[in-house]
Amino acid sequence: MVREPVEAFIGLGANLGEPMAALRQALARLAELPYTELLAASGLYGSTPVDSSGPDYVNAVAWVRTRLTAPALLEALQHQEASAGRERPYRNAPRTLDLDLLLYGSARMEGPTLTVPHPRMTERAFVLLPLAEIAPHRVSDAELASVQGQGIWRLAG
Ligand code: PH2
Ligand code: MG
Ligand code: MG
Repeated sequence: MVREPVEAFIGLGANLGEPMAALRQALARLAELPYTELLAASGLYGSTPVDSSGPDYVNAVAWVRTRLTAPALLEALQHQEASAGRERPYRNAPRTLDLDLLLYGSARMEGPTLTVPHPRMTERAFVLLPLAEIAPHRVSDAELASVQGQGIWRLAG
């Protein structure tokens, strides 16, 4: 389904397989989504697992302009996760690719499969730092200060 264009932000994460390659490929595939333009992508960040386990994560954030509805965009992201071999044995399990819809314009929605803004995004340095890199107007100094001390480091542009 399509509608007028909306700017959306997508959080990318992985800590199994080859996370850096998975995130780079995921960004390339986001750029190929129908009715969607990739406006910017942050660099790649390493981060320690938060409420999760396994190896360190690689995280990034992408900024898109899309005419897909939020549910259609979510479905496309889930399809992309599945084709990257994502398994869901339990909540917050280590994964080969996680694509989270963080923000969809100024929309606020809450449902069984989709809540935007992402309910935990402001608690997580691995979301806020890459988001602030590409869209500093979407992150406040207070939010950044509140995640200081979480393990995150810049890996690559
Ligand atoms: N994703 C989670 C839970 N914990 N920790 C890090 N460092 N990076 C993530 O992407 C991440 C996490 C749930 O999706
Ligand atoms: Mg997630
Ligand atoms: Mg997810």
